[in-house]
Amino acid sequence: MTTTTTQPTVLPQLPKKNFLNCERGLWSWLSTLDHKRIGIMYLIGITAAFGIGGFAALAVRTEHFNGSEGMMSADNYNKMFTLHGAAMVFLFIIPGIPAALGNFALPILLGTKDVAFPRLNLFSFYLWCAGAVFFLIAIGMGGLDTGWTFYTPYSTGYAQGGGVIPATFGAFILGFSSILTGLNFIATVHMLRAPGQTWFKIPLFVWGLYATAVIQILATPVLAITLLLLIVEKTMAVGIFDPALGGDPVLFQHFFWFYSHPAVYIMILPAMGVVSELIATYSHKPIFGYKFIAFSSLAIAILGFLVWGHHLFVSGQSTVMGGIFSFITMFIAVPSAIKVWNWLATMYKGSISLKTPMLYGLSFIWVFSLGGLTGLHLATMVTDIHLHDTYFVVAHFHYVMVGGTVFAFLGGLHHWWPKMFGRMYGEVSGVISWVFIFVGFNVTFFPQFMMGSQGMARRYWAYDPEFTFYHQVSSVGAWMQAVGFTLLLFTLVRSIFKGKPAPANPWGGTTLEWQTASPPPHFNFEEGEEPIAGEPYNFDRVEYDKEKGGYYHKPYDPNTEPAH
Ligand code: CU1
Repeated sequence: MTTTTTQPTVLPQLPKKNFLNCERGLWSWLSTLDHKRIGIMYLIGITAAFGIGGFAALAVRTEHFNGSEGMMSADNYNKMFTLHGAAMVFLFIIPGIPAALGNFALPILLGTKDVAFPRLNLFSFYLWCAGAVFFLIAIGMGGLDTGWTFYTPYSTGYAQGGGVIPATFGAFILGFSSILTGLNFIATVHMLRAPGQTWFKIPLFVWGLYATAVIQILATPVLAITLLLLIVEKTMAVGIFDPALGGDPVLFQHFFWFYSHPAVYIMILPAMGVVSELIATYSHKPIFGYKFIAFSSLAIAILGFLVWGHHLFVSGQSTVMGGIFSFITMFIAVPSAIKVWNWLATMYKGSISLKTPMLYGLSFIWVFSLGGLTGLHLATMVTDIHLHDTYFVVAHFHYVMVGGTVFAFLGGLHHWWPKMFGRMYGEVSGVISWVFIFVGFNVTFFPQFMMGSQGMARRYWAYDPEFTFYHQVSSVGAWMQAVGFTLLLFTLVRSIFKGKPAPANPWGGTTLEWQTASPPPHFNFEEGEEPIAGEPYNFDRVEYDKEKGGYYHKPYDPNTEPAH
């Protein structure tokens, strides 16, 4: 048995040539094939979309602070919540983690130079941009008030504003961006893993992205065709969904949710992957139940296709069908709970450091659990009839989406930020912005569970005076979040110019991205230093050097760490 040597490649350094400065000028970015640069371009794009969606949310909440004496008309209110939902879901949450963080991290986590099809990757980004442009055109044409789900017969007949066709066409194009990214990731994971990286040695974030890609490829085409059918019906008066033309509006709901429930897992699975990385890294402990976490991702991806009817309990669907959908929906709680228990077991007796990314990781567990548990009330037919289309649904949805996806996204963003830009963000202001966002989030949405269960219907411009208090608390929470997100943006952007240089491995991580410089060179690893992968979460290989204040990473040694 040979002993390994420690390689002191880990102290603060800014390598002269890295992917940020190896080529200069705007064109070198717009035409880049580098997955890291494409990831950062997505990051800029989705941040802008988040800004638009967030502004609309603030407008909605501010309107509700004043009750029925609000500042905007009922029509504008409807357009505002539609803009909020559509921008957040289609432009931010769905592409958020896979396209921005996944693009940046996936090839490095696999120890490879790039994704399998770099040109296709750039093309996917421009498809995203084209989809976003159509959303902007929709706003320019007077917006739309259908809600982000484009429900018929509303969207086929009575909708206000001329934006229905451009917005659905935008979502159609965005679907292709998502499908192609999924294809690219699947090919990359199959073909380009580092030497030694067998399937059960890939990091759990990659498993999350892989399971997501399966859904992206199988479910997204259904949405694309549905939206195309809607456009065909609206432009050529062919009866598909509109009863006046002989169509069936409930058919739209079946088609829409056959995609959009699995899409909930397009949003959640990558988030769960990020959280697995965060919990292991900041507990400095191997992840508990690796295979259970990996397989539960696949189980969720498959089961997610069989539950769409839980959105149609009150549509006249038969009780037997409802019962089956209800049962399968509750069954998905099993693989989700497996993950939560494994994360808790990972933290047990770990050496936990409460850095900003870990705070977001822990927030995810708390908020996602609340979102999941309140999902049981909606999955149960009798209680759903009472809660259907109330603020309870709004609160549940936001606990799952914001609490789930957005908190994991923010955790991953802080986690990989030093790797992206080679700079450390200010930890103190990072934590302060987390406090505002986490507290603000709960203040915004917890009262919505209460008013929803008391009968406050969603998507209404006005409300009865008895709900005033809940609405006002909720609006104050929204403003707190706005403060938090503004500070977060300031913290991260400032670090690019004023942050301390980041070491290769600032957090003591064990996966391959921490074994290359921050920021990495153009092809991720210096020539001749391409890694051989061992166990992804072996913390014995990472040592903290007190004197130099940095982590050292021992390279993989097949003699001390045999393959499976
Ligand atoms: Cu669903």
